[in-house]
Formats: sequence, structure tokens, C-alpha cells
Amino acid sequence: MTIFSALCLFAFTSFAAIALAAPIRIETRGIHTTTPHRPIRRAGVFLRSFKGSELVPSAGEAVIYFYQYRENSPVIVKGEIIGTGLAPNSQHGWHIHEFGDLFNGCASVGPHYNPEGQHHGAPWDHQKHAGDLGNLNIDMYGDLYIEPKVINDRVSLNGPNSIIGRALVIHLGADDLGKGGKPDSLTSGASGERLACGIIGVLPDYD
Ligand SMILES: [Cu+2]
Ligand SMILES: [Zn+2]
Repeated sequence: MTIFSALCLFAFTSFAAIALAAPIRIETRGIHTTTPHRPIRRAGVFLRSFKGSELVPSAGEAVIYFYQYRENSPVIVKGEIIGTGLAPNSQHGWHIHEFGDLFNGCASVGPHYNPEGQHHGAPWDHQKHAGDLGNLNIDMYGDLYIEPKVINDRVSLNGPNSIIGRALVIHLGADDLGKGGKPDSLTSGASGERLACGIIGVLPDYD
């Protein structure tokens, strides 16, 4: 191989490598309503544990993400928490609560977010709170994986039903989805103590 052909080959392969590595960019202007592959809004919650109003230092990073692809489309929830510290194979109720107020820890975030004035239920019921997310399933290793999915189709990341600035709460017990017949089944699913919570905030765009 001559030096010239070797140089040509080198130039070609490095060009190909750069071309392959370069991200595919979609040109957008203003709000991304015409590009279904990018959410119009991303939001996230950094979950924290409290004892009363005192913040308890937690071991891992616990973030849950929310995406919305169009102004009126349902919100997709996604997340993974490795090493939750919760019992393996356990179920925990989780909800969007009304206020983004952690002044008194998870106690000051108010009741379930319920702009329609309905009673507590399962996320797939007609009668439910907009903030009802059902149960989280902790796996046999104590980890949590939430595949990207729509859990409750009544919430939004914009407009009058926006959950931005409200709180996400994970409870000690399982949510009975309003069907347990306990005094608080129809208000909170009898899911017990509030273990962790955080405020839902707007995240920056991807780039
Ligand atoms: Cu709750
Ligand atoms: Zn509820």
C-alpha cells in the first residue's frame, strides 16, 4: 500500500467514524409541536426522605421523570432506582400530591392532586384522583424499574392540570386503589406513612 492510498483510507475511515458518531439533529424553531420524537416538556423529581421536617441523607440518586410529547397528550412516567432500601417484592402506593411544599417534609404536600373533586381510585378507573398512580413494585433485589408508560391520563405538564410544582410521594404501604373499605381508602388508598417525596420541576431540553 502506498503512503498516498494509506492516507486516503485513513481519511475515509475517520470521516465515516465522525459521520456515524455525529448525532442526528432535527431542526426545530420555537415550540416542538411538529416533531413527535421530542417531548415538548420534560420534568423530574428528586425524591428525598424526611423524618418530620428534617432531611434524611439518602444513599442513592432517586429521580423519576415525566415527559409530554404534545400539549394535550398524556404524560409518560419513567424511572429506575437501584437500591431503594425498600423490602424486596413489596408494593408501595405513590401519588402526585397537591402542593410543592416541603416546609414540613412530606407532611405539608397536602392531599392527592384532585382538580376534578372525585374520590380515590386506581389509575385506570373512571372515578379517581388525577394524582393517583397506583402501586410501585419493588423487585426481588430491592430495585425499582418504571418502564416508560402513561399511568394516569388526566395529568399534564402544561395548562390547568399541570403537575409542575406539585409533589410526588412514595408511601410505606400498598395502595388499596379505593377498594379496601378502610376509613381512608377513598381519600388516600390507605397506603400509610409518606416515605419519600419531592417537587416536580421543569428540566432543561436535551441539548
Ligand atoms: Cu400519596
Ligand atoms: Zn388518590
